[in-house]
Amino acid sequence: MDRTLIILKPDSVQRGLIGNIITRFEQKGLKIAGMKLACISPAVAHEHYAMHKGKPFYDSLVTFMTSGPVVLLVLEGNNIIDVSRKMMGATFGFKAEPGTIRGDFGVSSAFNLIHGSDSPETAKAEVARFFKPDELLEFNRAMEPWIYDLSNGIAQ
Ligand code: IDP
Ligand code: MG
Repeated sequence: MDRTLIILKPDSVQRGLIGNIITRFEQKGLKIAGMKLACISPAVAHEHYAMHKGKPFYDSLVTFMTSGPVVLLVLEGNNIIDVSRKMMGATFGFKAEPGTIRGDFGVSSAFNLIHGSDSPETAKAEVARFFKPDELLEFNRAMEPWIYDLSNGIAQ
């Protein structure tokens, strides 16, 4: 199944929203393959947001992302990137639809609670940036046959 990297940014941790956000992913049926609390170093933050280098918000974004602990998650599921990005909502809370994580929990045009990979290629690189292979667990959940229709041997 597809995997994506999710970061619960420092504002999520400081505001006590970790459980609430992870609950949404669990309730959706998405599987957690990796999870840890960590501080992102400036070097890694620069690398993670390299595509935004030169933009006016780049330095403050790096400062934000290194301002406190984050929760790093690897989520697994069919179409996981589309599904998780939809659940996150538009980039900033003041624009994001109600019902989305950013739409329900934030209003800022800078602090936006969560990062999610935006393509299979970036997901692969981002998962590898934050997780060693042995930190990603393969296990079966008892509820799996009730999350996906597995009757044809594939998850539908
Ligand atoms: P995304 O997180 O929804 O994919 P991107 O456009 O890829 O949004 O931007 C990456 C991150 O950079 C955003 O999540 C946000 O933290 C930050 N960012 C983007 N645009 C701005 C801005 O105009 N002001 C401040 N921060 C920004
Ligand atoms: Mg992006």
